[in-house]
Amino acid sequence: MTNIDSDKSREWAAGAYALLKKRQEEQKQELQKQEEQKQELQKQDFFNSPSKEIISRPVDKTDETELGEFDDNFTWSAMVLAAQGKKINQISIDEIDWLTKLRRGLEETRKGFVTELLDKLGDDPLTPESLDDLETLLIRADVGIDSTDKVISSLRKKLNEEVVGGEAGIKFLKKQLKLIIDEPIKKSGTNILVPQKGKLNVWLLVGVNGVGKTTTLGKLAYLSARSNYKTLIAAADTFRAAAVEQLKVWGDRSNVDVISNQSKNADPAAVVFDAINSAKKRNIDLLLVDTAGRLQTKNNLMDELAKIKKIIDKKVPDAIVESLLVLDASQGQNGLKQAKSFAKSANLSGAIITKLDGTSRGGVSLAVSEEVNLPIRFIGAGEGIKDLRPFNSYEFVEAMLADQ
Ligand SMILES: Nc1nc2c(ncn2[C@@H]2O[C@H](COP(=O)(O)OP(=O)(O)OP(=O)(O)O)[C@@H](O)[C@H]2O)c(=O)[nH]1
Ligand SMILES: [Mg+2]
Repeated sequence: MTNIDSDKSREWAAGAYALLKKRQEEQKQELQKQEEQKQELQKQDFFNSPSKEIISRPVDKTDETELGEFDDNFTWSAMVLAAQGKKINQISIDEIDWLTKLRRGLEETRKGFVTELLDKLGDDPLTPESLDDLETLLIRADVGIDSTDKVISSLRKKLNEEVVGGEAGIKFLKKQLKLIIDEPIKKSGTNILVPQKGKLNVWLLVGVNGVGKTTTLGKLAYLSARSNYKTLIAAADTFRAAAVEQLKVWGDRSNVDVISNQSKNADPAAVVFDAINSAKKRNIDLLLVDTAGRLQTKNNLMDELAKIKKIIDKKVPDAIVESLLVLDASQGQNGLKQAKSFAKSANLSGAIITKLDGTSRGGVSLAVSEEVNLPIRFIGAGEGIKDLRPFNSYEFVEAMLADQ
């Protein structure tokens, strides 16, 4: 049914679905009850003081994800969670929703890859010829030459030692891809990037124009605020006039304030300076800094970033600073070139891959890990506020190589 290595069955997924459905119904009833109580109170209030206006705000339901159908997407997502040790009652609708998006997003990457690979392999054991095919497919999915070489040579070695069936071949391939992605993550000593409590964490989002920095920052602000971190945004892209407005819309959606300087040609480092002052005063856990993808021609992007960093180091030497390179997956190998030039001069600590939805170049994530040596921290697969999650190499590889 799926090529996920889980001993849980479709019945297990059906059980998880029933449980989530029941939970959703209960929540809906609870919300309705609360709403009725609120309206009752307002009515009473109205009769007691007739001059008052009834303020009836609709219950904010934007936060809740609806449970979809019990279909292949659900089953696959539940299996992926089960294979990671999740119990039936630990599965959430949000997780299922995200995995469904991820799997759908990587569909294009998969189409020219796994489907063909499975067709070619069939149930027969791997041969040196099928490895040549695999090599071509990996390169076509933008996995990059270095990662492809690594994977193919380990498969070749395995083939020399034993007969490898089609299914075992896919399993081995997944393991090799995961190893490549996990290496920089392991090296960093941090599995999942979260703000450290009790300190000011400053995350700078950097990258060339249009890759999705501002959108990603908006999604991060939401994730952070929702996880109860005191969050603040610094609008340090002073190049684009509309950048501040764009950020304020995101800030409003997650109730996070935006520090900005509306004057023309404001200094980005000065905005960061103000934001740090404000962050200290308010005891902020996470300050998210949006930066420009390009500048007035006379300035240099890297110099500007260096200046921002200097201000942070000087004002809050004990802050935990992350410089996260935002990369647009749909740019494939081109994006990788940008990443390499940024990595050389901008002292990066991680990468965020965006626009994984609808691209056939999702394999570029492997090239980022292997060739730029950056731990991937988050991935984005859509323009919505919930379309960003912490990176999980297991889920990514499963979605990239899902057989349906
Ligand atoms: N499909 C899709 N679109 C995305 C994603 N992330 C961002 N975008 C879109 O990409 C476009 C550019 O996003 P921005 O966030 O403005 O990019 P930016 O890097 O801040 O751009 P500059 O500020 O001009 O450098 C927008 O239309 C976003 O909606 C994603 O994960 N999926
Ligand atoms: Mg922007």
